[in-house]
Amino acid sequence: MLFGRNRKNPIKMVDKKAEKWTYATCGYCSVGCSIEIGTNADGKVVGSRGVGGADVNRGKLCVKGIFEYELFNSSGRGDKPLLRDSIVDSYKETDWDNATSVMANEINRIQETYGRDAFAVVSTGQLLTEEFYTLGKLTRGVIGTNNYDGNTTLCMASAVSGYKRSFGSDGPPGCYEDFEHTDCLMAWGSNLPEQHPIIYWRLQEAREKRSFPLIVIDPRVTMLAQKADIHLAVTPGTDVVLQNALMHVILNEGLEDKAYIEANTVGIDELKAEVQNYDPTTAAAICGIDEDTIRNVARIFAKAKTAMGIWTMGINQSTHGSDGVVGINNLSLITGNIGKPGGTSLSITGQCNAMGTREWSSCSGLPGYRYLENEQDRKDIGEFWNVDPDFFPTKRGLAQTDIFPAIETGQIKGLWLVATNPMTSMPNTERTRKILEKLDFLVVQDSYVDVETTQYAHLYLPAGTWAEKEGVFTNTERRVNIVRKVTDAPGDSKSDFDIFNLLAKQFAKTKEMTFPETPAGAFEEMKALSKGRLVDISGMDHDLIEKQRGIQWPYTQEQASKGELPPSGGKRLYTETATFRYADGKAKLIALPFIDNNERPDEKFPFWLNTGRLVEHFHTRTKTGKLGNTNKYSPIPFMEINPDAAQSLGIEQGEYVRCVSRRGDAIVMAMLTQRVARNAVFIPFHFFDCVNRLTLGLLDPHSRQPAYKQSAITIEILKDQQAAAQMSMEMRRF
Ligand SMILES: Nc1nc2c(c(=O)[nH]1)N[C@H]1C(S)=C(S)[C@@H](COP(=O)(O)OP(=O)(O)OC[C@H]3O[C@@H](n4cnc5c(=O)[nH]c(N)nc54)[C@H](O)[C@@H]3O)O[C@H]1N2
Ligand SMILES: Nc1nc2c(c(=O)[nH]1)N[C@H]1C(S)=C(S)[C@@H](COP(=O)(O)OP(=O)(O)OC[C@H]3O[C@@H](n4cnc5c(=O)[nH]c(N)nc54)[C@H](O)[C@@H]3O)O[C@H]1N2
Ligand code: SF4
Ligand SMILES: [Mo]
Repeated sequence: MLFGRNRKNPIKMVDKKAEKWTYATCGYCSVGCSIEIGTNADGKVVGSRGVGGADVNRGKLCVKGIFEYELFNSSGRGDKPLLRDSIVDSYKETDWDNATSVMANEINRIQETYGRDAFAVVSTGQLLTEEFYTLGKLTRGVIGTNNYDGNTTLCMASAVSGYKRSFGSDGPPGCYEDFEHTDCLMAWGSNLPEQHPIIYWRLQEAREKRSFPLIVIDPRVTMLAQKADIHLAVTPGTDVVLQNALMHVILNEGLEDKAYIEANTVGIDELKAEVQNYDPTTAAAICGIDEDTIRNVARIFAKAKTAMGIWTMGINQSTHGSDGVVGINNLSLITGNIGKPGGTSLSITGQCNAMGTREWSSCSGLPGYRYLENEQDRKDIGEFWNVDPDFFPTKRGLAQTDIFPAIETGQIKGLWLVATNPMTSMPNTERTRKILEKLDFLVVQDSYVDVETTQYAHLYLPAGTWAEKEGVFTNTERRVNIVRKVTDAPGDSKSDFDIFNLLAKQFAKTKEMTFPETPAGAFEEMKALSKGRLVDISGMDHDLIEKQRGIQWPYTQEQASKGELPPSGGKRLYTETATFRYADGKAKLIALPFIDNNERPDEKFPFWLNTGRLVEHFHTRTKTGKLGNTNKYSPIPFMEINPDAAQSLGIEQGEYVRCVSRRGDAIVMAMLTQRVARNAVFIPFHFFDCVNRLTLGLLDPHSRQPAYKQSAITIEILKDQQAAAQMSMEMRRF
């Protein structure tokens, strides 16, 4: 029977006649898969494939990588700079000379009238590192505004802040290979099979070779939770309470690694005192995990020979985001699980180059993890760039989530958005819309002209994307990997690198400085600035990176000149005793009192609103929404709702409903599933004018990252399903 069916519909692999394969690194998520893009004899891009010899993905790609080549022919690309006087006028095409000269004049005008910081720059985690470095040089060294940040505040800010508080520096200390060595893995608010499919595959392969417990902490029964040995469906926003309770058990039962704590940390007494407030019985009532399970999990984690913690947005996007990261670090430190194979605290990053921006963009400081607050760092960079160190501010300016309110209050008058789409990605869309409308001058630099923000812009700059450009990305495990140029950007659009260089030429101040003309030239500057730093890349160059299919930092010039080849680069950080980045070399154990400050469900808004991602879509769908092979799996906005809750509200599978919060409303299709609790719903954030119309986005006090995952809503039935379907279609944008 089966044989017969197979004969009737055999799977045919179409020969796309690729003649040349060009090496790149995937441009979606932070896993950093090595990918090759095929072009045919006419130079047309026809396919992508995984690279077998690459340590990260070993030939595999997820659905996004497999169809990534289709991007080069996607609709809605910008091909000409567009300009208009006011946002009620129509755009007119212009040339690059005029576009960049108008832009420089507007920046000068705003800064002269309202002060240097009245012009703000918000970038991304999706440019190439050489582009980040160049944008940083231009913004810090020439434009001189301190209100310069990236969408990484929506994403990795809590991880950065938590690493800095615990270890004295940013920089994830582990790597994917740790899965091969660990005896216990705790995954906090991270759904690897959908968001980091190839990391998940590496984890699964390690578990198949050598079984070890996987403990998943997530309010929702995610795909990863379904694969876990223990799933802790924590009450939203209370991870810190659970962490304190786990530490309570570990410290009270004497399961900690006393020798490691003594040699490597400070603060154990204060931590011990604080966790006494979180005995498992008290904690269970807050975090929703029963006390015996808390004890059981604490013992499994502490008694494992090596144990690791990983986390993603379920932790970072919270009013306790930075504390949640510190809590995971605390758990690793008290059990002696940092810097050893299988023992680590590893932030799974988000965007393809979330790490590159942290290292080199100067967003929250100066290049190479240097601080504005540090006089020597300001002096070093001042000398290298030929900029007076006094020109640099002495402390970090506003984060993205504070830049937007500062526009609202009139403090900031001009904004340059580079590769980010806040109309869909920021919390509280209505507020974001009013903020963008208030600007005197908005520049949007994006690969797509049909992106929401162009409706509010005065100037639109069309940029190349991904493998239309050349340069490097850094992935979750500090691996620097290269993207080679496959094809030209469409029409008159230019690489972001060239756009920054063109703009730089418009400022008089740039005459005393040099801006390398090629990404490889910028990479040489970064190498020089990295020597002797934590993020030492001085042994690398573009060709060696491609040859090795990515190199983890640190990889020094000394290693390179001795002929020592990566991966003896840097698999792990803090492998030696007391080598943390505080002056005394010790990591800090930090007590974490918990204050419940989320918007919570109540009588009027009885559901927790949880938001996140789907495997087939990337962010605001400017790319994956255009590709049939990714869009087809979820072309319209929907909501996961528990069947019991749906029944009590009279909602049927596939019906459209209206979700309402204190901020606004959104229409979504109801999908009934036991993945979510009876008092909770989950809505992906990929759709325009949808879930972020509802979110509150309270900010973490340390990182300023928004709590996207905890808001309260109510659900209304819609009588006119046809009208609702129409409205839902409109939210699709394309
Ligand atoms: N397919 C795909 N992959 C992506 C992306 C994409 O858009 N699409 N984006 C990339 C980027 S930039 C990022 S940042 C990552 C994000 O990767 P993830 O963080 O894995 O993805 P999310 O779905 O945002 O959130 C993860 C989980 O957090 C859980 N969560 C919600 N509230 C809580 C809580 O209070 N506590 C805990 N412990 N968990 C909670 C949610 O239920 C959800 O399952 O993915 C990257 N990879
Ligand atoms: N409710 C809710 N909201 C969220 C989240 C959530 O979990 N829930 N997650 C948050 C997180 S973690 C993140 S990272 C953000 C992401 O939020 P955004 O950064 O706003 O989302 P993207 O769609 O990735 O936007 C990138 C933009 O850059 C453009 N682009 C792509 N490549 C290039 C390039 O090479 N050059 C230029 N110039 N442009 C390019 C794209 O077309 C797109 O418009 O969303 C955040 N918002
Ligand atoms: S796992 Fe991430 S890096 Fe790898 S192919 Fe998929 S989207 Fe690209
Ligand atoms: Mo992100």
